[in-house]
Amino acid sequence: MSAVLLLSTGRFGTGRTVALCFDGPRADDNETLKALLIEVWPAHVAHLDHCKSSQSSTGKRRVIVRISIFTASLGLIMCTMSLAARAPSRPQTHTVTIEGMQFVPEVLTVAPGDTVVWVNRDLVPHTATSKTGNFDSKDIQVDKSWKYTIRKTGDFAYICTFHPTMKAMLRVKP
Ligand SMILES: [Cu+2]
Repeated sequence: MSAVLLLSTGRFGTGRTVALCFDGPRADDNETLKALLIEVWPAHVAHLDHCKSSQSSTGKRRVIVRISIFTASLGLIMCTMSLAARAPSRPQTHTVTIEGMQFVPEVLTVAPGDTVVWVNRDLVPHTATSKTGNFDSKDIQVDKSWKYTIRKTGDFAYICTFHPTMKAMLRVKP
């Protein structure tokens, strides 16, 4: 995940906005964000105080404080948007076609939680059977299919038990 914090520096009109990007582990998104805000907040408050004291009179002071608060709020909104945009993608479905005594594609890379559908477009029944016992379709008749949702990561070599020369690989990567 990546969080973006925006801090205003300098006075309104002459100031600039600094974007700080942080990377952290996915599970701790909210905790990381909270920690960052706590860390950054005193500096921001100090900055506001500085603005207040450096502006002697005029109504500008109030404007600056408002702008700063607005900028901080904007930063928070952007953090939230950034977190939402980086959310893990939804599970997908992939197809392996069995034809001409082959699995097509021979090597398929998927993510944990994705579903793989084996479709038998050949003239005889086949199976998709993991060599390490992780999955076994049993007979897939002509023009039938079998699907499996895989949650474990790793490389899973599989064959057709009727035709052991038919070899393929399912790669499951986060
Ligand atoms: Cu076969």
